[in-house]
Amino acid sequence: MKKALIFATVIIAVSLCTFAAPIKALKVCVFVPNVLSGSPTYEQMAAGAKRAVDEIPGASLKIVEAGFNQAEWLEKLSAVAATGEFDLIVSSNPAIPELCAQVATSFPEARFFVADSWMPGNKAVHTVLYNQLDQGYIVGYLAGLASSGKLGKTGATHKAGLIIAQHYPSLDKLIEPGFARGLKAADPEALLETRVLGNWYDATKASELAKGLFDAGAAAILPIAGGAGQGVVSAARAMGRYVVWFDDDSGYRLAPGIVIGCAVLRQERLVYERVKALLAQGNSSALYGKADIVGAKEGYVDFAADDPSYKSLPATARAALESEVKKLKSGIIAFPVTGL
Ligand code: RBF
Repeated sequence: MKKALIFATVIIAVSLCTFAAPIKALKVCVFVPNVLSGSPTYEQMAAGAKRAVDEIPGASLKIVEAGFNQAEWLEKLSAVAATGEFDLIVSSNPAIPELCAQVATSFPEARFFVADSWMPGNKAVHTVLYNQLDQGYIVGYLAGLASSGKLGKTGATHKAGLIIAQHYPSLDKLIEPGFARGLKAADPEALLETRVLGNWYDATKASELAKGLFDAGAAAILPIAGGAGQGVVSAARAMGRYVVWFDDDSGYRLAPGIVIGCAVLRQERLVYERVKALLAQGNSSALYGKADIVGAKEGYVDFAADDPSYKSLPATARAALESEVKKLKSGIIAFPVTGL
């Protein structure tokens, strides 16, 4: 009897050790291509991923800043995947999915979610692209109100500027054409001039480029330049001109009365939702391989109207802009995007 009891205990103990899978705490890595500070899309990505991870008992988050040297990103992403530690690697920008695809050939277990990008058909990678024709149109329209003289300060210059860190597909195919379309919708005579900075950090050079554009008559400038965008703001402040802002509403706090409008992405919410779903569904989630596109109609592109810098603009101009935003959100006007 005693022997049978010992035998049974041993069998139970052995089978517990063999079959009971240890409960592994989930780990997420946020891979920042450049640095977090000064780049709203990256700050929002980290905040969204943190909110998702905080809701899962035992789960943890690591943030890796890959720095400004883009030539090092592949190696750094590969090193993250090589640890085998992470259930999910989260990143953001249109250049990243290609790197994920390369890394996944060496580390097939690795899984990636990349916001602000588009790559269908890779079973290791889920992407979501924003409709930045919508986003560009909104601030383009506001720049057109400025260049046509409807905001007062600058008079009718019929010019607006775009200062970009570099060319890349979503900039060339969505942001710039969307901005130009909005500009022309509000000021049919307006011309758009674009200048290229060459990096995402040099605020001094951005300020010089902005000064040149303002000297040439630009009423407002949109910077797509990460932390360097602050240089555009300081030039506008010095010259009494306007800046329109992208991605979040932090522009309003940078320069009240100078940054007059922010076309925002709901990237914090998007990253939160997708990270939560991917962690719940695991490695074989049907989202991997899928490339979604979301815009104003879906609620992920919007205009931040709740700030004194915007609210102090003439009421008729605000009403015109808000009518355009409403039309985009309801689908009355639509700029379809099917990929990059
Ligand atoms: N946007 C930023 O705000 N900061 C950055 O450091 C930054 N780096 C980028 C690097 C590459 C290679 C690419 C393609 C885009 C980068 N972006 C960056 C732009 C970002 O993805 C997005 O297009 C803009 O923020 C406008 O929504």
